[in-house]
Formats: sequence, structure tokens, C-alpha cells
Amino acid sequence: NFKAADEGNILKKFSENEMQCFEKLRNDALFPFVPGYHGVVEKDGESFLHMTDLLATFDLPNVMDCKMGVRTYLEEELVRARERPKPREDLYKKMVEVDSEGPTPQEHCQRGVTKPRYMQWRETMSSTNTLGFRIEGIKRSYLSRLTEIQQALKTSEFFKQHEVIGSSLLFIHDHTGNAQVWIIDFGKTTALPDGQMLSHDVPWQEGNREDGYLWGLENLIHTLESVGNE
Ligand code: 4IP
Ligand code: ADP
Ligand code: MN
Repeated sequence: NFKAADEGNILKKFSENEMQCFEKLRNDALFPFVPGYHGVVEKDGESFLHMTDLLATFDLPNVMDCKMGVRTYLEEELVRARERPKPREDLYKKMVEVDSEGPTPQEHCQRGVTKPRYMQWRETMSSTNTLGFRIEGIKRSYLSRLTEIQQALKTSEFFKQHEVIGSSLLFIHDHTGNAQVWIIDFGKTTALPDGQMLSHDVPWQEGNREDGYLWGLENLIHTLESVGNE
């Protein structure tokens, strides 16, 4: 999904949705907390989003990707799977690898599960359901920046007007004490119809489009506080 670019930057496989998010974030309270965005570029016949490499200023960085929210797929994927279920063998295999009893007898029979079925199962296997975030890769990091992000989210127009799905907080630190947290991955972050807003801290019910982002962030901050106190 990523390609090396010019010094200090990287290329991420183009998504129309993510591009629109980056465009709108240029004028938003979240701007200081998202990777620098430098437009769309073509390379080897493919389109990419040109953005700042967040690791560039670190020496042998440690990275933690924390996927935010109580839901990791779009409601429209749920609707699609209901109307035209498309069982996928790759997702079935990923499920069986973790729990051979995960699939239902019918899913075993067809050797396939639908995408939202897989995503919901992943959510129950992780802290997405119980805490509103899950750690996708490695270790722990710092709090003050998280509280700043929490404040920025509460004032952000962008955040109010978007359903934020599958986005991560990326924690980076190194041995020199350099530590940062960034908001990344807007591939499934979707604008609401004009005038509509989300609170991000009430339970999701199909149709309300809530994502549980602020609830997850609150839990994440409390979790890190308690780890830090040990
Ligand atoms: C992955 O499951 C992640 O949830 C991906 O989300 C998702 O891509 C994949 O869907 C799904 O298979 P595992 O993490 O359990 O492997 P992300 O890229 O945010 O990590 P989408 O496109 O939904 O973001 P498919 O459809 O790409 O397989
Ligand atoms: P995907 O849509 O494939 O999940 P992400 O945007 O979540 O893509 O990025 C996947 C991983 O790539 C992240 O966990 C992080 O480690 C790395 N990454 C993403 N954006 C950047 C960036 N701007 N600078 C450095 N690393 C990044
Ligand atoms: Mn991601």
C-alpha cells in the first residue's frame, strides 16, 4: 500500500475518500495532528497520496498502531452483505487460523464468510467491542499529546461532520526520548449529509453511524494512565 518517495515523504495508494479527508483537514483543528499532505502524484501508472513520513525524524523508531472506534467497517458494507452476501475464502481462512470454531456450520460448508461478519468477529476477538480501540501493532507511549488530540477532536468541525472508521492513532518513539502521536488512515472516514453530526461517544446502533471514537480515546487514555502508574 505504501511506496518510498522523496526524502522525508511517503506515498500511500490513492483513495478518493482519503484524499477528500486530507483536503478538508487543511483547514481544521486536527491539522497539527495529521500527516502533512502534499497532493496526488502518479508513479508507474498508479496514483498515490503524497504525505510526510512520520518516522523520518526518528532514530530506530518504535511504532504502535491503535485502531480507534467500536466499529471497523462501514454501515453500507453491512447493507451490501445483507442484500448480496459475498462469502470470501480469504477471510474464512483468517478466521479459522485464529479459531477453528469461529465460523458457523454453514460458513464451514461454503468455506467463506462475508466481510462484515469477519469484521464483527475481529471486533469481538479484540478490545474494539469492549473498549472502543484495539492495538494492531506493538508497545506503549505518551499521554500529553493524546489529551491535546482529545481537545482538538472536541473542537474540530471535520470530526463532527465525519464518521471515522478504521482510522488509527500512530504512536512513535525512539531511544532519544522523541515521542509523538498522529491521527492516520482516513480510507473509510466518510462525510455525513449536510447539517448532520455525530457525538462519537454514544453506542452504535445501525443507522446512527456513530463510531465510538471519543469513547475509545477516553478508554485508551485511562488505560495508559493506569499502565503509567504501575
Ligand atoms: C483486515 O482485517 C483489516 O480490517 C483491514 O482494515 C480491512 O481493509 C481488510 O478488509 C480486513 O481483511 P485484519 O486486520 O484482521 O487482517 P485496515 O486496512 O484498516 O487495517 P479495509 O479495506 O476495510 O480498510 P479487506 O476487504 O481489504 O480484506
Ligand atoms: P491502511 O489503510 O493500509 O491500513 P494506514 O494509513 O493505516 O493504511 O497505514 C498502515 C501503516 O503504515 C501504519 O500502521 C503505519 O505504521 C504506517 N504509516 C501510515 N501512514 C504513515 C506516515 N504518514 N508515515 C509513516 N508511517 C505511516
Ligand atoms: Mn489502517
